[in-house]
Amino acid sequence: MACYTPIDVPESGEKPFTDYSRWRLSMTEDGGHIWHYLKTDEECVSWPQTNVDKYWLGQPLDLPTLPPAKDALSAAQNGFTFLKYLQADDGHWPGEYGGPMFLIPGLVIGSYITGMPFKQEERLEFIRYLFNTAHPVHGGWGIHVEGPPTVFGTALNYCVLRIFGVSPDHPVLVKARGTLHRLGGAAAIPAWGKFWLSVLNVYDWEGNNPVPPELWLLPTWLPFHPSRWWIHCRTVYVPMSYLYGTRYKADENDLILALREELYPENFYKIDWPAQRNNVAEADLYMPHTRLFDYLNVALGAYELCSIPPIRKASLEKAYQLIVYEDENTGYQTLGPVSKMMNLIVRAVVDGRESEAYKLHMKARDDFMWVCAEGMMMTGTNGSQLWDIGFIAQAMVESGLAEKEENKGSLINALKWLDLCQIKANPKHFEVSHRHATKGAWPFSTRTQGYTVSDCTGEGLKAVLYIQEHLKSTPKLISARRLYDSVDILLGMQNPDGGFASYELIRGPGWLEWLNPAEVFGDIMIEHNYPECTTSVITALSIFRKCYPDYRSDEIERTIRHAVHYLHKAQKPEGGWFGSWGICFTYATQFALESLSLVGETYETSNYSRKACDFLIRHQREDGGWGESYKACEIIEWVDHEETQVVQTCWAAMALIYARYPHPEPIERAVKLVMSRQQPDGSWKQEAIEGVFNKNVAIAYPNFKFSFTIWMLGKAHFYLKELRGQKNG
Ligand code: LAN
Repeated sequence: MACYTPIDVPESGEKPFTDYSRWRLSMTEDGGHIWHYLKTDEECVSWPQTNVDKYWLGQPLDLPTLPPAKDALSAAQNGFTFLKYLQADDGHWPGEYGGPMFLIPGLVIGSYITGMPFKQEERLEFIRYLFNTAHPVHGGWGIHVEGPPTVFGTALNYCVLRIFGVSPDHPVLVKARGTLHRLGGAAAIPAWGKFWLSVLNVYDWEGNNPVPPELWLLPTWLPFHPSRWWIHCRTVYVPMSYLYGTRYKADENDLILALREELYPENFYKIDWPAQRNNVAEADLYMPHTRLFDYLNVALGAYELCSIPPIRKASLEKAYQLIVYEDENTGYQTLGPVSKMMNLIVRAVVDGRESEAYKLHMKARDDFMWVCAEGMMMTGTNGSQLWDIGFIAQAMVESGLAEKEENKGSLINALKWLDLCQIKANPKHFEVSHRHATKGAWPFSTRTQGYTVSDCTGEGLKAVLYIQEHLKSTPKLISARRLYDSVDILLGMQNPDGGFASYELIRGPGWLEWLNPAEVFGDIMIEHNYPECTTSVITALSIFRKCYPDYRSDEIERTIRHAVHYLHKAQKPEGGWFGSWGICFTYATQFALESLSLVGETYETSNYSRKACDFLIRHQREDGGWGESYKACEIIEWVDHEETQVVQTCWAAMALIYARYPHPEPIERAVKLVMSRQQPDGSWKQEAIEGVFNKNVAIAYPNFKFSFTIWMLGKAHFYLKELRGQKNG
């Protein structure tokens, strides 16, 4: 174990625990993000801090004040003048990707028990980040940065601070412990927390519902076979079932003994563990178990008592094999941060700490560690590179700013990065690891992570078409053949009802959601159709067919029609669409109206579009903007945010523009609000968190405050001009 000596840290994390002038961000060859701490002054001189470094570290940039914007378009240009400072040399826009508060624990517990060290500066800034994200009133941590404290967030992050050597008497820990005990203590932690604490040996495996690896041995045609689950669920389930199946736990030591005292209000050694399996604190519970799931657990519990050793052995071997495939398919990034650390533990246990696999895991771990103004965090994926560049590129082209001489170089660099990021082949271990095809797709982050995502492929394709085909004098870096490959992927991802899901086709029946074990996440068992994903695909196909009218044109036409049919059906009775990946109705409604506009459905011509516009107008605020809380995603109903949000105002205004809303005033007021919040250097300040996943976890997309502002202002400029022209004419 990588044991840390006790550490003396200030009471609050307000001021950095390290010298922030020494941090530098470097890019790997595929656009991965690695933060370094320079030890010597000489190093600092030869590798000066860039604006990119400074911005993300929250340091002042000292940029010139720009001439005040006289209209929406010049505000958009000022925005881009600023954004250019944040573009990396390789062409993409790096960005922070924090929010979930259950990722650092996996990183730190996983590293601790596999003996993978952190540098002293990383350790200090992780501690500081947790100090800064503790709940300001109650202490403790929620499931995401903006949420109220939960047992899940508090117990796990408490362990992190203790592993890093913070004293249990430190005020942050004293307060967190009080909150933890008040919420029910660690015994009431949700399933994934029970797992991490069991691996750390501060919870008993008997307190976990069974996670049998045997399911992998069943025939794949069974409707509940794990290969049919949503990819995030099954990729986490593989190493989880391995570690459960072997009841792996860290060796006892003083820290573990102490944690057993600190995490529980009751005596750890007297806890009735089997009785804890379904014990989940009220503050945590988002998705209660169904009765069916509870019965299933009783049956699986009985199986555990008499599991047949050769079968268990074979299933563990199968799980291990899948872990190796996943590691090798993704350059040891794995699909996401949770599986990343679980896979590492299995590889450390089976392959050993001297193995190549362990070393490669250690190298890839850096891609998930990001320093921000508040300290160091673990990111939700190894970045959101493709997602950000896709929107920025489209914003630039649709606003007309891309044609300006001063912006061209930036767009060409962006195209170079998009070229680099497209996945050129199918996974190394393809069908054997139950993967969807990847040749031609764009991923969410980097090509090494390498997972097809429907909407990332759509947005990537759109961005390339915009830069290559719509702009004069840009090089055609991506051949027609490679564009066809991405279209092939997209056409293969439509579900029978016309919608598009996230990573794959929907493979399992809807009732599998009744077996959701996680308690804190909604809709994780299978893929679902999403209006956002559906839109990205069909808008990409529409733009593609204008450039390449002969390629699979009938299928494209049929796919688009069918998808629009799905979108009609997905509209909520109030008029909006529910957002699964951004907060919330403003996000998805913007996407949906973009799609409808491409098939000629607008406010004047379509009831769907009209109803959606009326819905948005009903929620416009007095100051001209919109503001929705992440709570809307939890309860699937509009919930106002206390403050108007620039990003959501842009989504709503763009939605109206897509729908060709005939009255200029609401759009004008939105433009005014967004312009009024622009800073003298052209930037916008960070406001509330923008994204969400699995209904209950908010996640940050800080680059949205640049991409969508520039995009909306540019579009609004021309649209309002057109409307005014019509009026005058
Ligand atoms: C993401 C991030 C991007 C997001 C969009 C592209 C925006 C979306 O339209 C499709 C789904 C996708 C790719 C997505 C899925 C779930 C992710 C990977 C995340 C929200 C980032 C983090 C999250 C992942 C599940 C976090 C780990 C937690 C688990 C429950 C496994």
